[in-house]
Parts: sequence; C-alpha cells; structure tokens
Amino acid sequence: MPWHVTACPRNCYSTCSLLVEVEDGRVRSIEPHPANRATGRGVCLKGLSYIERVYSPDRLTQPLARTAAGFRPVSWDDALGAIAARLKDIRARFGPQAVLYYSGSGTKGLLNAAGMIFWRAFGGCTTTYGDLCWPAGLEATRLTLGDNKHNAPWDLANARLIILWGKNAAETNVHQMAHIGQALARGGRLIVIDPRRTESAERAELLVRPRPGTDGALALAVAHALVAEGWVDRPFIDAHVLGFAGFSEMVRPCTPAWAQEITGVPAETVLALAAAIRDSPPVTFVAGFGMQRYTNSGQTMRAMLALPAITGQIGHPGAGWMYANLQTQVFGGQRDPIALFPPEKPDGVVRVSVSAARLGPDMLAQKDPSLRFAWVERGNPIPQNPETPAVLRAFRELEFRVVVDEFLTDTAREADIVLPSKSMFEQTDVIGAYWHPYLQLRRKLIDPPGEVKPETEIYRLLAGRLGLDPQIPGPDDAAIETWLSRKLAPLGITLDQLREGPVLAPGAEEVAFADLRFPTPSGKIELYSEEAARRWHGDPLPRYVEPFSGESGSLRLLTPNSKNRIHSQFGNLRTMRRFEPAPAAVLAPEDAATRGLREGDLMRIFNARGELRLPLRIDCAVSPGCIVVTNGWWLADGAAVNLLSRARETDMGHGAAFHDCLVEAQKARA
Ligand SMILES: Nc1nc2c(c(=O)[nH]1)N[C@H]1C(S)=C(S)[C@@H](COP(=O)(O)OP(=O)(O)OC[C@H]3O[C@@H](n4cnc5c(=O)[nH]c(N)nc54)[C@H](O)[C@@H]3O)O[C@H]1N2
Ligand SMILES: Nc1nc2c(c(=O)[nH]1)N[C@H]1C(S)=C(S)[C@@H](COP(=O)(O)OP(=O)(O)OC[C@H]3O[C@@H](n4cnc5c(=O)[nH]c(N)nc54)[C@H](O)[C@@H]3O)O[C@H]1N2
Ligand SMILES: [Mo]
Repeated sequence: MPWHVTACPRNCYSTCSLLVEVEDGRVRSIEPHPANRATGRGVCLKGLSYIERVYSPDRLTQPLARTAAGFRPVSWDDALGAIAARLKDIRARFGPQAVLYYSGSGTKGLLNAAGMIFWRAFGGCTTTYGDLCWPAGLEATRLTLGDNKHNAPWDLANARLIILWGKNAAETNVHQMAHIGQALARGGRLIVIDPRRTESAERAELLVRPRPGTDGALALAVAHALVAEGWVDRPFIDAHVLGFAGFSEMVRPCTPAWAQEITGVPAETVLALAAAIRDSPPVTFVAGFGMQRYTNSGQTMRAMLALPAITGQIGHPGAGWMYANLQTQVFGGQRDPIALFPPEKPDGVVRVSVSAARLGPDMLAQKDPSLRFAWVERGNPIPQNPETPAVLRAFRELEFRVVVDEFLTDTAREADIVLPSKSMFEQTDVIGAYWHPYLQLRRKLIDPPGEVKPETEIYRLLAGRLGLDPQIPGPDDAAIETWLSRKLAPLGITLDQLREGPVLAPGAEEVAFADLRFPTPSGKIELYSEEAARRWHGDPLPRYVEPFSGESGSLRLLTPNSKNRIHSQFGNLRTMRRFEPAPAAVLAPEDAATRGLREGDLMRIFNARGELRLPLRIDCAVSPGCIVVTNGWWLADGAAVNLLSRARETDMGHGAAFHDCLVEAQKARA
C-alpha cells in the first residue's frame, strides 16, 4: 500500500497526524489520519502545500559558500573543510564559547538533540535561554497550577462556555474550531477576547476588545464581580486554592468601572463576562499566546488563571485552563518550563547566556570571550527575533556564520556557508505535541533531493573532521531507528506501533488535574505565589501592572500569526502567494482618517529602531490605536515586522515582549 503514516512536525498547536501517498519515490497526496481525535478531520492548506514545498525549485539541495559575487555551490568536502578549519581556529584563539549555537522552532523531533551532543563534544559553546513563543504563559501556569497540562482537545465539546482569550484558533489551531463547533452544536456558548475581530470571533456571541496588554485588569475586574456577587466556589477554594483572602482583598478596588478606564471594555461587558461564567458551567478558558507577548504577561496570565481557580472550573470534563499540554513530553528534561531559564550554576562547558528575546543586544554584549562564530539551525532569527536591526548587526560583526535550512532565508543570506537541510519526509523521528496528547512518528518516506543530508549526518561528518567521536545517532536509517527505539523502550512503546498511527503518551490524562492535586509548593492552586515573587521580583499576587510604555508612538504594533504561514515558513510558496500575494498594514478607519490615509496608500511605519513601508488596508476589525502586520514576512518581502519591535523580555519566563512596541504611521512620500 503506498499510503504511509507520518505527522507534521511544525511548531503548531495541531501537530496533525497524516496519511501520505508515495509512489515511485515521490510524495503524491496528503490526507488526515482519522485516528487522531484532535486533528482527524482535515489537513490545513500548509499541510497540503508540502508537496510544493518539498519539490520547490527554491529548495536548497547543495551547500553554498558566500563569495564576493554571491553564493556559489560547493561540495560537502569543501563546505565542511572550511567550517572545521574556522571552528578549530576560533576554539584555539578564544575558546569554544566564542561559538554561538542557535536553534529555533523550525521542526520538532528527538533527533534535534544531535546539535547539543556535537557542541558538547566540541568542548562547549554559548547558547540561548528563554524562548520567543510562550514562556510567560508557561511560567504563569506552572506557578499557579504546578504543571502545564490540560484536558484533551476533544473534551472541549463538553464545555457549556468557552472563552477564547488571546487566541485566534481559526487561523492558528484550525482543528480546535471543530471541537468548539461541537460544543456550540450542543448548546454551548463562545466568547472571544481579542483587540481584533478575528475569524475565530465569527461564531462568538460576544467579542470583548480590551486595549492591548490590559487583560490583567479585565481578569481582575471579572474576579471582583464574581467575588462581590458571591459567584465563587467556596468549598473548592477552601480545599484547593492558596491566597484567596489576599486575592479578594486585592480585587476589592478592581471594579468594572476601574477596568473600563484601563481596558476600554464597558463595565457592563465585564459584568456580562462574570455572569456568563456563573450561568454556564462547565467553563473552559482557552488562553492563547497573544496577551503573553507583553512586559506584564506573566502577571496577566496569573490574573486570568484566577478565574477558573475561584469558580472551581478545573479538574472535570468541559472545564479548565487550556494553554499548553505538555503531556507528550515524556522523554525527560522538557516538560518543566524551568528548562527555559538560564541554569543557576554554570556547567563550565555550555554557556547559557544569550536571551532569545534579546538575541541581538546580548550577542553584541558577550565578553570573555566575545562571539566570533554562529551556527543557526531550524530558525530564522533575523526576521523572527525582536529588534531585527540589532540581530543583523550582531550577525555581521561575527567572523563566520553557518546556517542550516531548507531555503535561502533572510538568516541564510547572511551566512558564509549555507547547508541544505532535510524536509519532514526525509528522516524518521519521534515527535510530541503541545495541544493533543499523542506521540507520533515523523517518518522517512522519500530520499532527500540532491546532496541534502540530515543534521545528524552533518554533525557526524563535521565531528570526524575535528577528530571527535560524539554519540550522534546514525549513520543510516537502521541506526536512527535503533536510537529511537531505545528512547521509546522505557515507555513501553514500539516503532511498529507508531508506524500504525498516533499513540497516546503514557499516563496521558483526558481530564487534567482530575485528582485535584496541584504540584505547587503548597499543593494548592497558588493565587499567592512566593516563588513568583522570589524568581521574578514582582508581587506574589497577580496585581495589575501597565505594559511597558517607555517610548513614544501613537499606534501599538500587533504582529499576530497568519493562517497560511508558520511564522517565516511557507510564505515563499506559490500556493500561499496566491492567497496572500503581498504584505499590508491594517488600521481602524478612524486612525486612517486622522492621518489622511486611504485604502491602498503606501505608509511609512516607523519608530526609533526602524521603518517599514507597506500599503494600508482599512478594517474596523482592528481596534483604534493599533496597527496590525502579521509576523513571518521576510526582509526580502519588505515586511519583516521585527525591524520595529524591541528586544525586551516578558516579566516572567524570559519570553519576548513583541507587542510592547509603539510606532507612528504616515503617508510615505513616493
Ligand atoms: N497558521 C498558523 N498557525 C500557527 C502558527 C502560525 O504562525 N501560523 N504558529 C504556531 C505558534 S509557534 C504559535 S506561538 C501559536 C500562536 O497562536 P495564538 O495563540 O493564536 O497567538 P497569536 O497569533 O500570537 O495571537 C492570538 C491573538 O491574540 C491577539 N492579541 C494580541 N494582543 C492581545 C492582548 O493584549 N490581549 C488579547 N486578549 N489578545 C491579544 C491577537 O490579535 C491575535 O488574534 O500558533 C501556532 N500555530
Ligand atoms: N513580531 C513578532 N515576532 C515573532 C512572533 C510574533 O508573534 N510577533 N512570534 C514568535 C514565535 S511564537 C515564534 S515560535 C518564532 C518562530 O521563529 P523561528 O523559531 O525562527 O521559526 P520559523 O520562522 O518557523 O523558521 C524556522 C526555520 O527553520 C527551517 N527548518 C524547518 N525544518 C527544518 C529542519 O528540519 N532543519 C533545519 N535545519 N531547518 C529547518 C525553516 O525552513 C525556517 O527557515 O517567531 C517569533 N517571532
Ligand atoms: Mo510560537
């Protein structure tokens, strides 16, 4: 049978199970695997476009070396020879920590560990801590509930009220909309909280549009109303919640009128939200990543977490806090978001000293040794990390750069040597997910094109040239499978099982926290967290603080994700270009009018860090005071949004405060 089971390894909630038809060594068609209860209904456009992606004429199929006249193809021998010579020289002159190893979120898989195995054998390196994506929310959840897990995606059908908060599932987690649809079909309700009217809001009975970065105040005012009206679950609080007395004291002045002032949400809407929570249990709070991209995000998420806590909406079907489900992270080391923090004691070999959120400034600031060499894989930091101008400067100051990628991205264009990487169909690996509880095989179905080699092989060859013999899996598929089988064995799972379809992670809970055990220091849900105060130097209660406002600008730049890209991936494909041929910036009609701007006008969007020139789209879906450009466009498209953002961390978790970014917009002179 030419159909094979595999899974999409992108950094996306859905992590779909796929059936792929291969004929004569070529991928022919892609269908959903029906056994995955979370994603079985269909494959998104990005998933379908893999056929174009894998065989794209733009795919890199051999190593490239920079010359004065641009990139020129070189042999693996020459490429690896040049890299090994540089590495030896830099290690001899400055020590191994003059090398930055940067890895992004381009693909999931256990074999991604090969990089660190190699760099440790090399003698060490410098690497990053924190993450661009979600750590403020992970940390807020860990501090409050003790663990990042939630009910199975399909349990959403049991909710009578779903609050989709700062998440645009219709674009970023399309499969979740099917589960929401089921809840609605059973008479459930949907409320969306987002400064934009998104596609996800189309089926909602209420769209609440707080001023960006003020969700903490909104949550505290809803809590105020719940407490004031006695709509809380006292027995649940007494048994399972720490700090309720102090919390209710703190929210006493947080009236709906107070919140209206801060958030712009009418006081009656705040009350309507509280009443909906009272009237329609079970309630699932589906929190996305949008409001945790601010300098006050950790406290915001903790304030939001107080709502399921004080109403007892956790630990039963249809209820809970759906943020990150790390139940598939059963291979050690990853489940604890503390892995994102710099280690408390340096290990002497790998220096973890560069914040992902401050990549550019931190790279430039490294001393003893300063950075001379960067190795980038699975990431595109020049357009994707905050403050692109600083990231560019930092890369350009290095002596040597290597980028491993499938395409000639903005970051690859800065490299001295570009190495072509495998696609998802060209090497077998085991992947987890962060929304559903299945472990999956991402399977080798075709041979890599041209001279492409998987990273494991690149590292093995490079190690050979450096006279090292690290235990990197390989060289052939049989050896890779043996390595994976060894990882799976303690879990009682075999590769053969995974070849049939998705397998529930051992111990996966359909209803999270059903035992009402919360692995926090107190064993309770912690509204009051000493650890939060100690680690992050804030209030132990989720008190409201304004997002960062240390710069001027009349518009807040929001840079959400887009339906047909995963960050900076897929946008280069013809299929996607047909849907979104060119970037644009979106303003509310009143903001366009006060600036004398009309639909289609070329705008200059700028601040002290940089500038973009983009055509205007006017849309009342955007709240006044905001300007929206989706992230993931390349510098080469003229719309790399992080030219404007600032390299700043969130208050917790070492995330990136992308949306704490103010800009001006005016008509561009031609
Ligand atoms: N199609 C597609 N799917 C993806 C991705 C992709 O790039 N494309 N990326 C994947 C990854 S890595 C991630 S991190 C997830 C993220 O996906 P989501 O969790 O959906 O996060 P975002 O797209 O960052 O933002 C979601 C919404 O938050 C809103 N928002 C912004 N600021 C605020 C605020 O202050 N308050 C509130 N309430 N809302 C706010 C934005 O308008 C946006 O509609 O998606 C994953 N899935
Ligand atoms: N302004 C703003 N910026 C943002 C965000 C935002 O909301 N606003 N969101 C942030 C978030 S949530 C995230 S997760 C980051 C994402 O930023 P990154 O982690 O940099 O991820 P991608 O943009 O998807 O780029 C991944 C690269 O890996 C390559 N790749 C894919 N598979 C492989 C492989 O197997 N091997 C190798 N070597 N390469 C591979 C792809 O071709 C692509 O070039 O962006 C962040 N940037
Ligand atoms: Mo992300």
